Amino acid sequence: MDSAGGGWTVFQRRMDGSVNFYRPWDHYKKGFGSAAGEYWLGLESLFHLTLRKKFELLVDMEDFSGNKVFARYSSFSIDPESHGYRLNVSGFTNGGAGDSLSGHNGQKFSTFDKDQDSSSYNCARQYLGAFWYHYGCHTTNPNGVYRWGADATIHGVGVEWSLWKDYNYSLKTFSMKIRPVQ
Ligand SMILES: [Ca+2]
Repeated sequence: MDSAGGGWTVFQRRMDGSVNFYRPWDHYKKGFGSAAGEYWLGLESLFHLTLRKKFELLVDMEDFSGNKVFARYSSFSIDPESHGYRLNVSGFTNGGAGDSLSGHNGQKFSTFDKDQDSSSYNCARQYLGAFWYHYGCHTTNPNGVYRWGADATIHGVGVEWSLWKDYNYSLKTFSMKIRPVQ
């Protein structure tokens, strides 16, 4: 929680592949994993957290060669479940990662058993994850399959941030954290 100053709340983390992230809606709503390891806080908690204050978002990632980059967004919130936990993210600052998330702005959250994406595919099933998928499914897949680096066996299913490492490189660590804006 101490990267780029303190006060960050981690709501998503991948680090070792120890937790299965291919899970149904109910799990993504309530959360799973443990805060010290691989983790999803839960959409309902995330909604309530970002309801009353303005939050910024920091996305940290690292490849298997020890290179670290980030992407930062000055505004982050999600809508209530009745609006599909729609994502509101804007104000990108580049920390070397490029912007793979702004294209997901305005999308509802989808899991394999709840397809709310605007693609003709079920993106969660296609890319073995759960996310605010869009008409082309994704440019980043944080909740995809933990793969050890470069792996093109099945296209686009890894823990990916396409603007940095393209679609067939699954990152070693990946986290999404938020902090109130003063
Ligand atoms: Ca769809």
